[in-house]
Amino acid sequence: MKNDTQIKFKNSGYILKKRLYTKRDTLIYEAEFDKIIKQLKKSNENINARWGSDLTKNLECENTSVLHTHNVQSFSSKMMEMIQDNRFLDYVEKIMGPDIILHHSKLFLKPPKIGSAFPLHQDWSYFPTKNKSMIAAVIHLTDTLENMGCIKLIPESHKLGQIEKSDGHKFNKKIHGSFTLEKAKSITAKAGDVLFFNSSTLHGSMPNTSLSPRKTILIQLYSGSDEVLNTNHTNVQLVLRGWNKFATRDSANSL
Ligand SMILES: O=C(O)CCC(=O)C(=O)O
Repeated sequence: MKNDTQIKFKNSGYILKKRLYTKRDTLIYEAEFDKIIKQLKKSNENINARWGSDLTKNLECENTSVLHTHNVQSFSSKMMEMIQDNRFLDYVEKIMGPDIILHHSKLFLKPPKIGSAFPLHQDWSYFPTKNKSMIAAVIHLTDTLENMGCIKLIPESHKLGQIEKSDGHKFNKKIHGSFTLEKAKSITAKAGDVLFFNSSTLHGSMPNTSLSPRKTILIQLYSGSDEVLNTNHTNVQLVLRGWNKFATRDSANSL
């Protein structure tokens, strides 16, 4: 039987769960976040994941940046605890059922004044699965106001299904001919709020023009009853709850 959360998520393609983590939790995770950024900066790697898309050329200047790494749990055990938190997994379970697999996590820091925009896109093509169970969970570690480059999305757009060439790198008439980032619904949030959305929900974000940093961790999750179709995208295949029905000797060995 479907629960209210699942019904709402299925209908809207997203759900914002307020105060999933406490203020105290987010202060701990924000300190870990800052520690990761410090270490990344020291590494001299390119950590700017700015898309620099033609689609957002008119919305941001050329020097914007969004600092990024995948898999925060590879840096910090506290970040792993945040992902394994029972309040978080109980909520994910309401949406996708009892078998929950971590695909990957990613940190995004949109710096004050120069935080990059993300064009409207769907996520599914980066990591497709057979039964389309993939969802994103954006954990807000700072309050995120409109001018801080909060996530914006098109409610119910997952009902359009998986649109070809929807990765956001080029103009797509079905997406950018019908919807704009400016008019998309802004999901402002407080630290501790978590935004869940379907991998076919159209979303993006405006630049951070405020004087405060926007700090989020995005967790990508799929059901253990679903099969990931091959891509080169990082997939840590970590069973957070229940069982992975498609794990094989080869898949486990590929990690
Ligand atoms: O964090 C954001 O503003 C957008 C992130 C996003 O769209 C993505 O990673 O697919």
